[in-house]
Amino acid sequence: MDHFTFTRKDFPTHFLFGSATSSYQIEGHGFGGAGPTHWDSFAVTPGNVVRAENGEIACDHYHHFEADLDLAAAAGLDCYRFSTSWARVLPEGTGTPNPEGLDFYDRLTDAMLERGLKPCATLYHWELPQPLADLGGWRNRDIGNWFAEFTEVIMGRIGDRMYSVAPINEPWCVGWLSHFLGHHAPGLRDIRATARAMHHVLLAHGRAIEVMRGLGMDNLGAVFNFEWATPVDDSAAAQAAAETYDAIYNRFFLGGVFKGAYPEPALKGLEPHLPKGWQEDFKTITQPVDWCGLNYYTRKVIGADDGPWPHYAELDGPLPKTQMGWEIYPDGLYQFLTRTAADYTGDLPLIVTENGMANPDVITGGRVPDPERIAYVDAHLARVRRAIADGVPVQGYFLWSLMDNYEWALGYEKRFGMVHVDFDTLVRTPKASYYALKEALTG
Ligand code: IFM
Repeated sequence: MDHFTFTRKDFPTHFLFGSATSSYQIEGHGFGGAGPTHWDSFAVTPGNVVRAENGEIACDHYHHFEADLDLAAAAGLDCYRFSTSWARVLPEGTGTPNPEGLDFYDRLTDAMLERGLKPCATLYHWELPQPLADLGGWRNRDIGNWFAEFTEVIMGRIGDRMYSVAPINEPWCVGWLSHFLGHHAPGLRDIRATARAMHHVLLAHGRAIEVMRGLGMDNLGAVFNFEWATPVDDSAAAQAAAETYDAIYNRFFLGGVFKGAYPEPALKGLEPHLPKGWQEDFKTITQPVDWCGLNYYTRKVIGADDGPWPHYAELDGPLPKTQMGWEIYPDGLYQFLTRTAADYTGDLPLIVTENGMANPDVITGGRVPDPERIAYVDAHLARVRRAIADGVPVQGYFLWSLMDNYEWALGYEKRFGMVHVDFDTLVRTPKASYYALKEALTG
């Protein structure tokens, strides 16, 4: 497939298209006086990250951001979703800001506006300053106040020019993936740490919303990642296992923010480990937001497991898979859009804040054919259109990602971009999907 089956005209007039990136994955953390983060120590620990790669140089967006934003604007995108590195702005986590870091985000913001791109910020996309990790990081309840301070400093500088802001990208990854599964920094496998991190990440979300409202900002949201849980068979045991998976992965964070409650199947294992007085925090966690962001890539086939809680196992599914080994299941996006509106958000605008696929793309004769990515995005945008036709208030779609970048524990091998990056020369080469999207948006 080398063209999309849609054009901009197939979406409502004000529907927004954007690309998404994050600071540590593209900027080059070694530049501009950024402080050490828990990702740096995680990556240097043998066995955590493929080839022990880190974000020191990444795409060197720090020095190439003007050209990168030229590419985003030339593709006809309306928005640029980016994140601000806590450790670049506050190398110690709190206290004295790094002027170079603040200046960088100032220049980046103006560069977006000069190109007609709406700045859509995420405050935190995973690079926790190491001094705060040393104090227990997301396990420490004080992180609510540390994060509030960071929010005040960075948004005090660029908040006047943001189109939209969300505090935290993918709370499930910050909590469960990093503290229960140990796949991301800080690499813990501890249920008590997990329960606390999952709760504190929402507390920090609420504190940041309060701070930004205090600064007079609007268009504030929350961004969650979702995986559809498909029971492996009709058995009651598989059904119950899938419900637990769904509760932990999908409903815990939505429930906290929009209902001020956590789902029972998740509480079953986590409640004994939650911090004392956790229910009191819902006053902060449920601060009203203006939109809800959904990051969606795949589903999981789930079966029962007779080991300790959570009593489920992720099984190999039959569908075609991406370079990540993730099944391609576009219906899951439709299911999440409709379910989120029906069960949690009602008329609140929904935005697909991330969707895309990794593919082993190579340059041949100066071109990068990626028909798989065009087909993937096309199928997911068809489900977005179906949800809109069914009355779900979906107002935007962001492709992950503008360019190939650092895929965390999987290093630089997994290519998610619509622009190819040669990580030796840092040369950018737009892929076929870039040109196809440009045609669909501007043609
Ligand atoms: O690269 C990540 C990103 O940091 C968060 N969402 C999923 C992407 C692909 O794994």
